[in-house]
Amino acid sequence: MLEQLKAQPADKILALTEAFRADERHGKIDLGVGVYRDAYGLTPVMAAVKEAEKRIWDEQKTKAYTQLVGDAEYRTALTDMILGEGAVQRADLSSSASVGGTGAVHLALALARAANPELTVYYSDPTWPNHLTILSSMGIRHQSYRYFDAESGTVDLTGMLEDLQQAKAGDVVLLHGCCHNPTGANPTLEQWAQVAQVVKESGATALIDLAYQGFGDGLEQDAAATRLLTGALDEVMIAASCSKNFGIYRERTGLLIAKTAEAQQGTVQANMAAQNRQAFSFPPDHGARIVSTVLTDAGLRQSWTEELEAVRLGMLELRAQLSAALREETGSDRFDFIARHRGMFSRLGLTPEQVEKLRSEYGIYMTGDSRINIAGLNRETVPVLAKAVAEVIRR
Ligand code: PLP
Ligand code: TYF
Repeated sequence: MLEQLKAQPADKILALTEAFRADERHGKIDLGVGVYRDAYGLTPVMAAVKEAEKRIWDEQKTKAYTQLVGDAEYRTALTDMILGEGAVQRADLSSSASVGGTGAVHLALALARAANPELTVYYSDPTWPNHLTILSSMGIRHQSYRYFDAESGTVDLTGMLEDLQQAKAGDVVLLHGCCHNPTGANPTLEQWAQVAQVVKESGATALIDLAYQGFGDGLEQDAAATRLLTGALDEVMIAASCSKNFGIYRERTGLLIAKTAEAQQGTVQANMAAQNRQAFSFPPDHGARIVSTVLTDAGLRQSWTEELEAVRLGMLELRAQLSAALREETGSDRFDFIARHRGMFSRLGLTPEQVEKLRSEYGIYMTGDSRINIAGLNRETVPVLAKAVAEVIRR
């Protein structure tokens, strides 16, 4: 029977990692998959995470099931981190732990589809390719909205607002809460207020993908758009990931939060539990417990916040260095936007042919859309990349 299965396309981002590994050239540079790397190219376990794991090992007395929607302490602590202290006492919030941020996006869309099988999901052009994979596999109609002005490297707000006006009640507008993947371009808070206004008038539900809180302008600042939208709209879902900001990628730790009318909260919460039950029963707990242990202990939280801040500032420094190096190598301000972008990624605006040349001739790997992982760089490789980019665009 299984011979009936069809071949599946590889994930292009993950395939790039394989190609990089197989490349035997010395001095090759991997700017592909969005995993943080330090100046030595390592993805270390954060100190607070290590310590939390030790404590869990020492103190955990049982590994019996938690709840169908995951551990309450985890959901409380992370909801407070995202929506602000005391948020969790609100009676209009439901939440579920999830299998990473991906699982939270999937759960949000499963709830939306169950509520309205006819929905259309509006997504940014471009967006994280997995959004489209998930939407297609779930058979959900989806349509892009304009987002990125490649010429200036900024958000095309006019196009975005215009396209979002097509959404209507029962539809979902998928937004990146901060650190847009793949472009690195984000609306200002004033622009977010305009987005909120248009979504509110449309009656659609916002689904905010928050995968990089703490990687852009800071933990609080990166939650500002999410808080603004949650305050302005009657119905919002937030799909959060702890993969990047806690560096616990493989533990698969995420959270879905829904804000609805208070009268709906119980039903929404029960639907989250029901969705989990029919898919896998209980969400994973180990990563969630690491997160709640860190967030509820003042010392660990302080250590984690400081380490995350160092990661963020390191990426900002690389942005400044790269944009300066490109200015020097190209003699133009074409790449100045890199310093203004936030998060792990920027899209350089190169053609697929130029991206291919960088790979084949220089051993520099980035996704076909010319997205680079800023954290894949270091002080030594910034000038190498700048020189190579200048050379391929000059030809
Ligand atoms: N959403 C976006 C935009 C992402 O870039 C990622 C990246 O990894 C995720 C969601 C989900 O991450 P994970 O499932 O690893 O927590
Ligand atoms: O965009 C990225 O590189 C990260 C990591 O199927 C990732 O979000 C990439 C592909 C994928 C899952 C995660």
